Amino acid sequence: MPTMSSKTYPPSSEFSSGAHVDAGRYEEMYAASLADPEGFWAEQAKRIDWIKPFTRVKDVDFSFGNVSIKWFEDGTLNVSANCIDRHLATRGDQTAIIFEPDDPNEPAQHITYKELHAQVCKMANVLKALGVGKGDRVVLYLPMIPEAAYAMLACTRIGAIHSIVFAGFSPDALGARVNGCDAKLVITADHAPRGGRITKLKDNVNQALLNDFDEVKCLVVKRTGDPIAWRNELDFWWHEEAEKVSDDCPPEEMGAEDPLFILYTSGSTGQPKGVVHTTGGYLTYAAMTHEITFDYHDGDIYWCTADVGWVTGHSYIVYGPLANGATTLMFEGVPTYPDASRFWQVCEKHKVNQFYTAPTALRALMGQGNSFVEACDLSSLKVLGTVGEPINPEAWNWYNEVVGQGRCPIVDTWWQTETGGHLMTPLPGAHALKPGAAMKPFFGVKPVVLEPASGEIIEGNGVEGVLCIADSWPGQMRTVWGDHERFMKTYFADYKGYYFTGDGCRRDEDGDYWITGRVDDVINVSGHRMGTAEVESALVAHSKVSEAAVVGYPHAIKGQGIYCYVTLMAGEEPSDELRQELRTWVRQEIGPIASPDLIQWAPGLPKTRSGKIMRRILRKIAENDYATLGDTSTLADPSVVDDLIENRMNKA
Ligand code: 6R9
Repeated sequence: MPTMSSKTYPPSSEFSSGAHVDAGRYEEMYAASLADPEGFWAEQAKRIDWIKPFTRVKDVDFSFGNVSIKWFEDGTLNVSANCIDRHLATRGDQTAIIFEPDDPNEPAQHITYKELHAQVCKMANVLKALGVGKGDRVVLYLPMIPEAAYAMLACTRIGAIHSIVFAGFSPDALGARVNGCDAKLVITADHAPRGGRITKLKDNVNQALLNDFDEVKCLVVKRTGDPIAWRNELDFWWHEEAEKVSDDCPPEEMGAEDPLFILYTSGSTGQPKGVVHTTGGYLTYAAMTHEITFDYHDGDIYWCTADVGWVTGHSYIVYGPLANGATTLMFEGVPTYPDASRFWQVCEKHKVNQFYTAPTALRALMGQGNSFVEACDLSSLKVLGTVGEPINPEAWNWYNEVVGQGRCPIVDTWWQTETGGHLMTPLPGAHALKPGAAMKPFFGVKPVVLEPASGEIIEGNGVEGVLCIADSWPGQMRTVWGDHERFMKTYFADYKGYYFTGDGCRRDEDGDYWITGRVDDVINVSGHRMGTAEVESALVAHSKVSEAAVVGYPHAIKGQGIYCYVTLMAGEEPSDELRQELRTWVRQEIGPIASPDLIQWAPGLPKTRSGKIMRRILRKIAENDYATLGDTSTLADPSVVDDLIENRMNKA
């Protein structure tokens, strides 16, 4: 495949020799993790402080009808004690959290582990005072402010289960989630500043709780201080309640398999599912992957640009880094405010060593030109990461050359809300990177490539199929909140005995893995199967293209045709000539079978607020079936859909 660059980027010997894991160590540890999973994970679980040690490591059944997943089951621990208390003696005065506000003129905050301890204990005591106890659910609907981390950790301190709802979700979506987990309390802020604009969080909560939830209390963090509507008896200011309680709160002893959090995520069908993660296995896995994937070393400044409303924020802003005693940066804003250099300014300002972001952000910034990056001193950067979707080689190369200046390994981490932590990624000191490849399984992870229709295992290299995982790892989700049946049906019914990821993948001639996208995004054109991601990758490789999304649509002769939505780089004009140029380009990049049938100029693509393109909507428009688009309320900007419908290409 021409879009699968054949160039590889081995780690420098200098990097490898200082890394936690080099090539030899990876092979050795990976083999050990499969040969003796119990021994391997018992050893890794020593990263965590246990109150009562476990005697059983793993108790797992993947068989449909009986799915049951338990790790370290009889051990007890507390997550907040692991993320805070155990660091106090050695690093109480070290910064735990750097807070960088939306407005660059507002000063950053440096919160030490000692201060974090006091704040979390206070919030835990406030939760107790408001009637929240072990096992109760608390919904968090917060901006990216330190109080979001305090609230998460305060829940874990008393054994309450948090469910974070991304602050960009609508009141309806929030209400459904409060209802779904039967929450006792919502923690929110008055307003959320983001990209220079304000979201009225408390108003949204009021609207969400308006009718059905007249016993749900609300704890409100003052962020802007602008006026809000108050529900007497039910609403409480965090800063007022905090004054009434002690800054010490003993951590609750929790079972390893007690639920830690619920996080709602969308699947291909139905309402969002409440993904349940538990305590001991999740924390072990988050801590280990954070340290090894990013080659995190003591004293490093680490920044993940995700939002705590997504799993990436859970595992790689809060739990993994804090369990490792790291300094983790929380950024309230967006990459393009006040301008497209914000990410790089923040890296320079706080001397960030590991930087972890999403391809969609990189493509947007790449489209703005290099000057925004080049104006900043990025010499502190050591490791770069990406997550969330396949990264196209152009964005990868730009990240490598312009941001990383050719000296920072890029870890392309493939994982899911369901997996709790990275399942496949290159390790920066071990693997020769290939732009766009997720490369190798993490320790203990046994990927299998299956024939989609028969479910037969496809052995050998140079093969492609659906990606399943043959055995459990400690960070795996345990169930769908309140619906274990749905858990089994979604992940264990299609391919018996395996965890089905919903993704397709290719194992190349070297045995390295490439994620080809969700298997529902595979299209079949004249009997040739191809990943829509491949066509997209080819399109965005063109210098005039900023973003592209490709879907199949019914085609009388070919079965499916290729429908491309293309966003051009700033300053480029759409034209029929350019359409033809892109067609020719894709034919050159992939081959005539991938020649786009229809190309629609898209000023914007319908994306979820986490940046994922909603292909369901694009497929419907491409099918000329736009009357039943379904729920578009979770889109970052629902208005882009109207333009796409109006200018659709397939009006037949
Ligand atoms: C962590 C996260 C999961 C889905 C997953 C896959 C896609 C994530 C990727 C990737 C290619 C990567 N995905 N990382 N595809 N390369 N490095 O994103 O969780 O929001 O649950 O999404 O995202 O399709 O199945 P989540």
